[in-house]
Amino acid sequence: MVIQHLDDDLRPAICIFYLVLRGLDTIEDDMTIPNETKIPLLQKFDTFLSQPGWTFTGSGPNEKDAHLLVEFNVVISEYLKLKPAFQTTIADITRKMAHGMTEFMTRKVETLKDWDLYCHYVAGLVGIGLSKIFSDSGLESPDVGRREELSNSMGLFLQKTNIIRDYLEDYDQGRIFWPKEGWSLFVSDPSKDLGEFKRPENSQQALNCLNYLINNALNHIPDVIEYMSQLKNQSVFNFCAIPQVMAIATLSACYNNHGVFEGVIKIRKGEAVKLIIQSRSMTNLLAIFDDHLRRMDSRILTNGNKINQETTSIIQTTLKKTIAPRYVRSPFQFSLALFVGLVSTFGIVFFLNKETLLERL
Ligand code: D61
Ligand code: MG
Repeated sequence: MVIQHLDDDLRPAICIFYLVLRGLDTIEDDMTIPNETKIPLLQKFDTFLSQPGWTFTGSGPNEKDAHLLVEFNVVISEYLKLKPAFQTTIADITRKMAHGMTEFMTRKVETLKDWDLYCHYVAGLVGIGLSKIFSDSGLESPDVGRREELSNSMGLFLQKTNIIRDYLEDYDQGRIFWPKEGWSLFVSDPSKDLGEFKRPENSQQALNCLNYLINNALNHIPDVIEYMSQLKNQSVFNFCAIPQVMAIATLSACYNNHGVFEGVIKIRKGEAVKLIIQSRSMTNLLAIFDDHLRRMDSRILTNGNKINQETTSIIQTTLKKTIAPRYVRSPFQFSLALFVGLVSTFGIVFFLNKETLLERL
């Protein structure tokens, strides 16, 4: 939906970028393909882009996007029509993502550093590639493409939100993306696994762990705000803002919510529509982040829990760093604005009067 609303110069490139990576991810996610087949397939994936006619029919029966690979020749022929700069970025990001994915086929997400690295491979790189495409199209400044740390954070915030929300779905399919360095702080026996959080007797520890990971994700918000404030083109702004507001709404819905361990927490359709309509300007975007952060903060009980206190402190820092200063004026700024306003009003009145006086004379 957000791709369809992009300006004409970007729509085909971003659409193909999406389909290529979705194809790659469909192979990564397919648990019916053994690693001996999967790893070489992933590692060669970027070379298929220069092989007109290449398709893949080996997906498992439950892969919802299998048809994308069955008709991948169509994606390739559209890819080859893109301008060279776009093709280079797409192939480059595809190759890096595929290598990152294979790295994590043979080892798990253990440390918090691993978590950032895995999310960099599967989502941060998307942010970096998108920003290059925006800049190369001329619709955004070259700086957007250059500031890779900010682009990376855009992806990390989205991917971490997905991983946090999808605890149950992933766990039940034998996938673990919650970093052990994080969750092991909350299980009494280190040989136990992430499945412990589903048991009713561990519900408080499960919530503490959930809140701990949400805190980690919230730390990306200052970069997200800085990235968004560089954007000039309205269609690019909406394209980037919509996933971000969905993510903050999802995190605030998940915060301290045991439902994460029982099913999938989804934001309601009406809420999603409201967010899409409201997120069209920087001022409104800031207001949405501000609103959700304050809502989360108000749900934290001051019961001395370390994780909760940390949330409060992250939220306060985030609000101070990025959000509050932009539209909450200090009393001094307010008096200054009042003073400047009054002086110019009197000045204009005086000037106009002088003009009419002169005319009369
Ligand atoms: C601005 C606007 C959109 C952005 C952005 C900045 C920065 C990053 C991203 C979008 C990517 C965020 C991905 C978050 C959702 N995660 C997934 O889909 C997981 O797969 C990751 C690898 C494939 C990435 C495919 C993708 C997604 C969005 C795009 C894009 C490519 C290209 C252009 C625009 C947007 C996840 O998939 C879950 C599933 O299959 O259900 C997984 O396997 O972990
Ligand atoms: Mg995947």
